[in-house]
Amino acid sequence: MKKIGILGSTGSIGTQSIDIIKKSKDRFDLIFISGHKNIKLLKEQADELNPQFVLITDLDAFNEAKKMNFTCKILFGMNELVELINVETIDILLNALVGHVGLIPTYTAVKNKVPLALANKESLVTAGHIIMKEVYANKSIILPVDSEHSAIFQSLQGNKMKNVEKLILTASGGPFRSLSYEEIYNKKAFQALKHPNWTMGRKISIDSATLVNKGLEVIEAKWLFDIPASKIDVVVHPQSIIHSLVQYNDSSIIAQMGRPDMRVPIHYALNYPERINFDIERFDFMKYNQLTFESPDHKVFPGLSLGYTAIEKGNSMPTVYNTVNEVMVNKFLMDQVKFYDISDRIELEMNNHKMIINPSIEEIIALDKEIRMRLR
Ligand code: MN3
Repeated sequence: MKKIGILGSTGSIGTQSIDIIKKSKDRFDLIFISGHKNIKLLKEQADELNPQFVLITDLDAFNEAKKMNFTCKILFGMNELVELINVETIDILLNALVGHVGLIPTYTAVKNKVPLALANKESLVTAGHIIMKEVYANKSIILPVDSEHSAIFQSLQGNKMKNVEKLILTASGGPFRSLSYEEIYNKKAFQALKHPNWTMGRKISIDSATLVNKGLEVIEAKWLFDIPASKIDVVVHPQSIIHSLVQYNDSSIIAQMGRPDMRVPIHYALNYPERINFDIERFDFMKYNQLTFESPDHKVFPGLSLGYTAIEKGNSMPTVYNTVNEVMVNKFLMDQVKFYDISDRIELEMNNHKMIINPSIEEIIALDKEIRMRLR
């Protein structure tokens, strides 16, 4: 039995992971789950799967939960959460938190040598230089949950990094793929939330529409696979069947493919290095007799090139890219700003940023806070 902790169990990746845990109760011992505000769902998950701890990060929700007769212990806040991330308590941590808040749990896991199934790309985007240093120093392991990175990780099995010519990340192109700048200009959040292929959370759905998600993923791939961003290409593949590819120096390309279902990369990460039977629908070639590919349109979707610029500058620039995006996406979700205000503001803030060289975790957290206060 693998002892597992799930952070962000009420979110999109979290609920899909809970679904996997339910189907494999003989393989996983659920030690803890965490959520921010959705205590109703946390209670349901706790009643069904009997974890030892439920951790809540919102104070009002925590006080409310105390009245709800949970059968397990309920804990509050990041400090108590960090206490749970050690090899005595769990064998694997799934970090499915959304955004910058995932940084400290990721850092704690790699520092404490807890195998980490990572869905929180933002922690690598902002602090990849620190996190990977800990990974190499402690021989910790990060198993990517992001579908593209899982595909690359799988396509690298049995091969050597030194023989890799480039990584090719696929992008669905999002809900506005075939539209012009003018057509997208007045689009609202509810329209951006209709993703053609994937079931995803609200934040990542908007990131997918702006292509900032792909920019974040280029940075994530750079750190995970220790490869310069100049060797990472992005190709738009609207069907989302090929999840990403590795091109080797002999010209061979190895890809990983399947139906677009996040439970597959989650299942792979949680069971790695085994491949365990998974009872879900299989891919049918006849349903997809055309797989197509396009170049990303950098003029209509500036979010991707801004990501390349951020990682090229490195240091604190990816934090600016990420935090400004998080703040602007929230505003867009509340209909307070327009679609292109997201990338316009990222560009403006990146241009005005006075870079911090080789920032520490504390400096990254302070910068994130400063930007949030200012853009509020
Ligand atoms: Mn992805």
